[in-house]
Amino acid sequence: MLYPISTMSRTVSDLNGIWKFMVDQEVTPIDPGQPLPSDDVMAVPASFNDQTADAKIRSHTGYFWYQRRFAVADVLKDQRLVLRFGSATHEAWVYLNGQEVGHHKGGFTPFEIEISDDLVDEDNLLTVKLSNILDYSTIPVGNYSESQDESGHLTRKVDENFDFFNYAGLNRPIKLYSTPKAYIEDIVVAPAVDLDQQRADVHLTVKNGGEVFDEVNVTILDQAGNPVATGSGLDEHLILNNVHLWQPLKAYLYTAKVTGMIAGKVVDVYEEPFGVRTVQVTNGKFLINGRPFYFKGFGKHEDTYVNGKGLNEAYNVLDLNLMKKMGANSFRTSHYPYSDEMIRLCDREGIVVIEETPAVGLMVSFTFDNSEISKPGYQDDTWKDLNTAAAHRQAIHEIMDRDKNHACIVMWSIANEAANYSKGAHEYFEPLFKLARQLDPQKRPLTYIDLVWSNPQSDKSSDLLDVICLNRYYGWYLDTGDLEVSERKTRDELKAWQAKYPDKPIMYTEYGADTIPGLHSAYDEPWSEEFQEDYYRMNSKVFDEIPNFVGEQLWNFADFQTKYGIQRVQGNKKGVFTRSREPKSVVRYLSKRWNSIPNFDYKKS
Ligand code: GCB
Repeated sequence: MLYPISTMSRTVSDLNGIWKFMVDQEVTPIDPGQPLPSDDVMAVPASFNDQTADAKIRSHTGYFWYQRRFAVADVLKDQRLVLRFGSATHEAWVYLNGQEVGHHKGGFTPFEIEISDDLVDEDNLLTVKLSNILDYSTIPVGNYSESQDESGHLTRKVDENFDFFNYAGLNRPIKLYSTPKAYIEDIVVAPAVDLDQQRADVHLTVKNGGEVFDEVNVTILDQAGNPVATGSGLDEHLILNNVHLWQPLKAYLYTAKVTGMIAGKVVDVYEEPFGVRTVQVTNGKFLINGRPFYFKGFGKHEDTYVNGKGLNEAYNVLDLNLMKKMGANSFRTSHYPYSDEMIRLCDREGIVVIEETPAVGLMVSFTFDNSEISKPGYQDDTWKDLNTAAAHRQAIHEIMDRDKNHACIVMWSIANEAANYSKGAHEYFEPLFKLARQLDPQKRPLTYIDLVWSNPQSDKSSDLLDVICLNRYYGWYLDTGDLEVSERKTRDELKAWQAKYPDKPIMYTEYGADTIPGLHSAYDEPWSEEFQEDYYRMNSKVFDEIPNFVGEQLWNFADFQTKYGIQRVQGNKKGVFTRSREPKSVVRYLSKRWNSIPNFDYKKS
């Protein structure tokens, strides 16, 4: 799916701004063709939850409505007009002038609706019904329940099976864009690079939608806008000599300019930026452009004050700047694909990204008693009770469709902390890995992220992974405060993984300790700033001893909002920055460490 841009043949209008808003009490039916019976408003893009002063609206679970009016300029009336939702969390029904024109389920990927034939001349009424319900058939996974009071009023509840607030609404931009009736529907860019010859064979595939072009021309422009290769046809190989590689923190972006022609006239033009780089996993190393790369960075969230999970581009820019200043080079889009805008920004800034599907919470019987788990044949209820496979497949299709061309994405994470230790995991994951491998035109490595109970003995499906990615909390959730025991356990486990899979690289995708900024302790107690630093120092020491250990992405970049819980103080406090991005004192230690670790060739052996 192409990102909406304006070119000489295309326009983009922004439908962001203030929309009418209403929670649906499910008492009287709502007519989507009429003005919503409500005086509430919400800003778009943003989650609705933290824009209200009403606690009931903030925690509303079920259905809610957004509405606005728009007009389309006469000059566009003969064009193909498409409504594009950057996301609608988690399920949306879209009505134009009272008619349902589209439906989409899955709150973290875009969808489009062609509306050319549904518009009226002057004043169009756009109404969107949304649901923030999550259950055992959705990703993320929610524990869903309903109850009724004496008057018959229905209350819906989602107990999140994951550790972030269920922010919902029109979280990402809504755009109306135009194309000609013969249009470029999609472009796939798959560069094959000969690093020795500094040469790339860029395989470009163009999909023509609507009326058929009789000629398609492709030009590759370098970063200064000069043409460096040209060709014609829907399936082309273009050669780049003296190729400029896209490198971590030194991005170089080419542009594929595609022109569709009919009878010698230019009809549609689209420009797709892309980077040229290689990614490969071999001999326990993660290679980018043929050299062993070391990941330094974070697990993150899309989470800011007021916007919730809504796009906040200023925070995106700030976050990347803070990362770079710390010497970090990467992050994971935990626990869902981030906005198009963030991924495009990472391409441009040279930030390396592990992109994750929204598959979080695929574990229905979590327990802190793990004595049974390592026994062969252990089975809990997860793979019997969950019905997420269809949503999971759809999510894989949609992330590949949206993000296949991005150089910044070097690996896909198929899930975060599923019950991989339970019988049935392999049967569940094998077809999903197969699907992802088939769909990715750049054949990036694949992983999922392992919970502590998924260890070298218990994990039923780690053979599917190209990189072993571990979330570990020794010293925090386990052996709280005891960094000596934790150091031993960290070392033992990493050694065991390395022994089991000598050819697979291993990295940490989470490790962290909740820390209250300004809380100090002469005894390095948990929750203090001193403990957070000691905890990271201990982990760093062990990481440096393990040859196949290729990266440290800590948890979390910044404090973030979660559901209520006795372990959460207005959210999760494992950030090394506060939610407003003030550094905790550990940032000094991490900056020193990361600025002294090179992006490449860190592990010599
Ligand atoms: C995890 C989860 C992450 C949580 C984190 C924590 O393992 O992947 O979503 O926020 O632990 O802080 O408990």
